[in-house]
Amino acid sequence: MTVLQVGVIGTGAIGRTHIERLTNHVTGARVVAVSDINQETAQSVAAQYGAKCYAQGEDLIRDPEVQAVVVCSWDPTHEKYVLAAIEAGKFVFCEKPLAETADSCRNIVKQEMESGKHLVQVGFMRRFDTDYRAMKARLDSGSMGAPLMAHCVHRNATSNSQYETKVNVTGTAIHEIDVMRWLLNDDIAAAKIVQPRVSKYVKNGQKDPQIIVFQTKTGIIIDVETFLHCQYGYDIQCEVVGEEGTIRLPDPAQVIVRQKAKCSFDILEDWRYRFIDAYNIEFQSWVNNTKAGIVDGPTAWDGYAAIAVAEACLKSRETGKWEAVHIEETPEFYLI
Ligand code: NAD
Ligand code: ISE
Repeated sequence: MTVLQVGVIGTGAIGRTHIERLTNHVTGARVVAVSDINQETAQSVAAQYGAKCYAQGEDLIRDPEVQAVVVCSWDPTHEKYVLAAIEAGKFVFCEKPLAETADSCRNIVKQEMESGKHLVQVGFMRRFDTDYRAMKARLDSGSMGAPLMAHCVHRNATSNSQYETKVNVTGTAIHEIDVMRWLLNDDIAAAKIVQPRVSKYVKNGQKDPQIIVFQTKTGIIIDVETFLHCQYGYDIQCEVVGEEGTIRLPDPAQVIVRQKAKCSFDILEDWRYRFIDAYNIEFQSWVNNTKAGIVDGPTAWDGYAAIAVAEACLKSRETGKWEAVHIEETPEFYLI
């Protein structure tokens, strides 16, 4: 297979950027078909890239010319498209979250295991970010001693006015949940949400900001601030405190300006710019691995584990207490 023929479902914000990256920044792939319930957008994207346009995602998945599928539609639609791709025996890259509930994710896991082949990768792109990777290499080397605590910040300048309170967890902290499991080689065992006062910029009843606290199986405590109306830009921070030192993400490389008695650098406006390199590396790796017939990125099991943690957070919001995370024993199939 010289060129991987890809079909993309969802031609909204991230779907369009992934189509552009598969076309112009990733080698060895071509977008041959797109689909969206918004046919106007889908048709204009299809015309721009010389791809076929389908009204139904299932028809795109069935198209014999489509060798692999990318799912970038709204969260509640991920499950059905991933299941259809597994049924068709096709590799599928699904944007986060894999599905909306742990039960739905477990069903995907079950179907994938029954198919006997790894087919699913979840879009947790931070695992491909150079700075997170440098942090992981240092932590894995043991030179920091055992990790004891981690402090994470996930801020967006403003957020979609349709967002509900749960999005701080399921659409936002889900990235920290995954990256912390990967960075610390540990599973999250319990979660608690602590609610500060709500920002005056929130107009729709969403509880924002939120502080989420996790305890891992080995006893590491992680705090995550999610703040989707911080006004000033997109800001991702992460620091791990070990027994013999601390390690943190740098601010994205920017020139530093000293002027008028001030020293400053720009802050990025939104997520599209912050993780551009990570998305490119993620997709190049997905294309190469798909052509080699393997999955070597966040799996369906990782998608399930992240949502299981998110469910404990949502339960804690109701009870006000620490809630245990219920994750089953990792099946041998996923011990890769
Ligand atoms: P968006 O609203 O801009 O685009 C989603 C598109 O999906 C829309 O065009 C919509 O019409 C289409 N759609 C909805 N239901 C559909 C269906 N049944 N079949 C086909 N198309 C359908 O949203 P977005 O910001 O592009 O987010 C899309 C997904 O990507 C979400 O699940 C989101 O969580 C995820 N996302 C991930 C990242 C990341 O950093 N990894 C960033 C942004 C979004
Ligand atoms: C968006 O959906 C993403 O997944 C981005 O990576 C995240 O940082 C942003 O806050 C979300 O809105």
